[in-house]
Amino acid sequence: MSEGIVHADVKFKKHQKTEGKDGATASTGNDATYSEISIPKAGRNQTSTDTDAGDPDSQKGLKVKPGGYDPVKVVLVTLCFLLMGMVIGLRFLYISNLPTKNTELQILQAAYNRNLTSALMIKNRELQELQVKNKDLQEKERALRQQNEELRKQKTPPSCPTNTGNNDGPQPMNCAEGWEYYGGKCYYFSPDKLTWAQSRDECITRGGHLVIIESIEEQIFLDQKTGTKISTDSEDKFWIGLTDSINENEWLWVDNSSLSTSFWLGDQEPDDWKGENPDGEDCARMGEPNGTIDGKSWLDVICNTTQRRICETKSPL
Ligand SMILES: [Ca+2]
Ligand SMILES: [Ca+2]
Ligand SMILES: [Ca+2]
Repeated sequence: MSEGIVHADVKFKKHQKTEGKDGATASTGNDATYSEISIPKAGRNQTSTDTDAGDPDSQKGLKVKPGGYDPVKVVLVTLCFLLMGMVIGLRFLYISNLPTKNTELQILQAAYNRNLTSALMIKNRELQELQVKNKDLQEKERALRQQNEELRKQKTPPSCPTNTGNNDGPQPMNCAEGWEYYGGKCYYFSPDKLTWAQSRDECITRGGHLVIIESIEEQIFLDQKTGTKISTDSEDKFWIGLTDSINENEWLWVDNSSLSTSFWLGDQEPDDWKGENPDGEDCARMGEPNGTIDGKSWLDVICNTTQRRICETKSPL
């Protein structure tokens, strides 16, 4: 067979069975025609079967003309080109905007650095100002302390000894009126009565302090003096500047110095007696009629009782 289109017609006869009276069957039929088109080709083997040679629309749109373009491929290639174009365009935009963004970033960084530097400079300046103020305050405090110390040294007790008119200068016994001299000190024996704390404060107001007894000589002087001033009332005595109100049995003078030499009366004192007050007795008083033989005349009593007091201050030598 030569190359070209082969067209063959095949006819099939449709049979129809009929049954006769004797049970025999017979068949009749109509003819049907089918066609096959075979296109031998160079590089292209395709066989198309036309099941209805009378339908011209069948197989339409699926066939590709020999030597033509596949529209699906054309669309895909076009889309690929468009996509590549978009990618290239976006990259170009990104690259073209990159220097601008870098410049903006550098500007922002520079502005931030300037602001930060400015803030640091302001804080440093404020710190320096505070340091200067602090230094000034420290100098003022030091000056005030020095001034206060000088005033304290120059302070003259209002009721303390003054020059009584001796043209040769102040004498050791020149105590103020109402004060009595002994051993370079002046002593005030009050006629009125106060609690121990009130007596401590009142002596300070007078320019002295509640008496601090530092030697047996001073104790004997005070023992004899109080012995001449008290009445027959056994409670008529004088406060001295000694207390154990902070820690029991730890006796301290009003200048917070510890007790070194004591002159307690008898063998029982101090007894911190709690018969009248559960807090006991934490303040010291002294005074026995006409004084004692050995000078031991101290007793501890309740601090809130009222007693006369002995104030002490230096004599203005
Ligand atoms: Ca003294
Ligand atoms: Ca006590
Ligand atoms: Ca006592």
